[in-house]
Amino acid sequence: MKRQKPLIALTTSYSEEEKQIYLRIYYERVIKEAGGIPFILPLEAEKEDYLSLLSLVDGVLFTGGGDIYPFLFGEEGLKGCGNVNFYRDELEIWLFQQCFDLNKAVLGICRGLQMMNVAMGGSIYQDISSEYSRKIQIAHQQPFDFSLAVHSVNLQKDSQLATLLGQNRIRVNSVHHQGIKALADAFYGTAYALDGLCEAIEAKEKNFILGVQWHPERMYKKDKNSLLLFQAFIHACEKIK
Ligand SMILES: [Mn+2]
Repeated sequence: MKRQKPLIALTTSYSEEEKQIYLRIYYERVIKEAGGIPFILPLEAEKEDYLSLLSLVDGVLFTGGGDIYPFLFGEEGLKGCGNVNFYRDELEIWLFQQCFDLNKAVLGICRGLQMMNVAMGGSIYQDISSEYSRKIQIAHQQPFDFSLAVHSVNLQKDSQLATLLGQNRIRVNSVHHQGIKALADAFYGTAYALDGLCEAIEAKEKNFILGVQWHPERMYKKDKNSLLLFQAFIHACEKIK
């Protein structure tokens, strides 16, 4: 039987205490809503089997989660760094590099965007509040419902994001304490918060490899920009496969 909808791989988090893989349900719901089939990737499989899985799926969504192990971007662990999962970090960095080489459609969300930047040689703030201080103090960890926006981002003219949304400034939610420090050469920075923090990236000369620092999967029911982003991702997966 011919598959009609794009198959979208989702990466998972892991709890060492619980010995459980987990994924917030919003990722599945929004992929389904946007016209794709959500498909949860295993956390432990052979590398060659991941390559088989990559050849089966039409796109990969790198989901949110914990902090990134500091030595992976050449830094000492600093005060303010949170818990990490080294295995997941290494796996996702490798997986993203495969996607990049294959020019696979990719969407990175929150930690996903940070990991993509690290995978391509960039670095991140381990803790924005202690390492990044600006005159305007934006609430990057919002104190209210994640379905509501908390700060604005300015979109770079002619970026894929600005083009697909047809806007130059949008409002987003914010649930992150890490953020992009040195942007890897492979990417353009395409959205910036009013304190200057980079909140979206796009790979240069690729079809659709895009990351956002916010969580559109928590906003899509009320916010049409969020749904448009996922629909554009699914559309790119359809076109590229
Ligand atoms: Mn933010």
